[in-house]
Amino acid sequence: MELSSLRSRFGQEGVQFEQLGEDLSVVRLQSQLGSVSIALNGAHVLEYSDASGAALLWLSEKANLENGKPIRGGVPICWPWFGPHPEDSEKPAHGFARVSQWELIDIKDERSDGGLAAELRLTDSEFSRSLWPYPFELRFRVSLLLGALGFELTTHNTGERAFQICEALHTYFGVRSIHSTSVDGLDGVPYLDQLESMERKDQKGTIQFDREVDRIYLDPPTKAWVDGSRSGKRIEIESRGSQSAVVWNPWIDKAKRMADFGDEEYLEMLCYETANAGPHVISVEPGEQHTIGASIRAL
Ligand code: TA6
Repeated sequence: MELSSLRSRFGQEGVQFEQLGEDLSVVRLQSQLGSVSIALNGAHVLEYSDASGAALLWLSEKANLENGKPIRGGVPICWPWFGPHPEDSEKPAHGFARVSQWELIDIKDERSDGGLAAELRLTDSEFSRSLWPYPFELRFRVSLLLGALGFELTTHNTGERAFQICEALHTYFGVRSIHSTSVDGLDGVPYLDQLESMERKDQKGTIQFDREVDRIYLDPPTKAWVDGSRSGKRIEIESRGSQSAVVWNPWIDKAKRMADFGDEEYLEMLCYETANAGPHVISVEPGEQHTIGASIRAL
């Protein structure tokens, strides 16, 4: 939808539309609770600042800001598979939701407490059916909440056959330095090490970083915390509808191999992903729905 149509249909106080990069349409919500920008490409949350002005998310300076391409940073939506396609490596990594053009369908003005939310939708198309043969409707709601940003991704099975999905809200957090960053809340939780043939290990204490880390934590507690954020505040992530958490930092070599990632940028980011990945496959029956959600806040 053209910017002019978006403005005429949804424009109101605290809701702006802009174009970024080549052709990215972005909706920006602003209230006394903070601000959030969402690209219609992938329903991709690009940035979020809370009421204190703390900017929680990280976006690569080399990110592709083009329709049809994944955006490096913010909150990519991985759906309906996580990582490389299990059978066909030609298919887009992390599924097609993050490289599809979503439709903005509603702006919820809960302004009594400054709340403002955007609801976006993606339904099956010739493109999606060429990759994954099921009818579906995806709804993604992004909410400016009191002290937090909330995400909810709901999968509706609109077809006649059950289907299975994996998914992740692949959130990139900005940190001052990865060398002084840690993730707390996963002590004792088992994980699959994606760098060592999915070997199962147990987390001991906080997660610290001195090499590439790429782990799928199994049945973690609903809350985890990142210490070392750019704002200096502790970041709390609360997840729901999720049985996995993915923690990732590419470190030096992988950072160099990614064209849309600066060689030194591994120093300033960390992914903590609310997910259903690895062994956690979600089956959705015809007519049924499934929701995964998260909220992030600077304490
Ligand atoms: O979430 C961790 C991970 O699966 C890593 O293995 C790495 O591939 C990362 O996602 C980024 O994937 P992308 O396709 O966005 O480059």
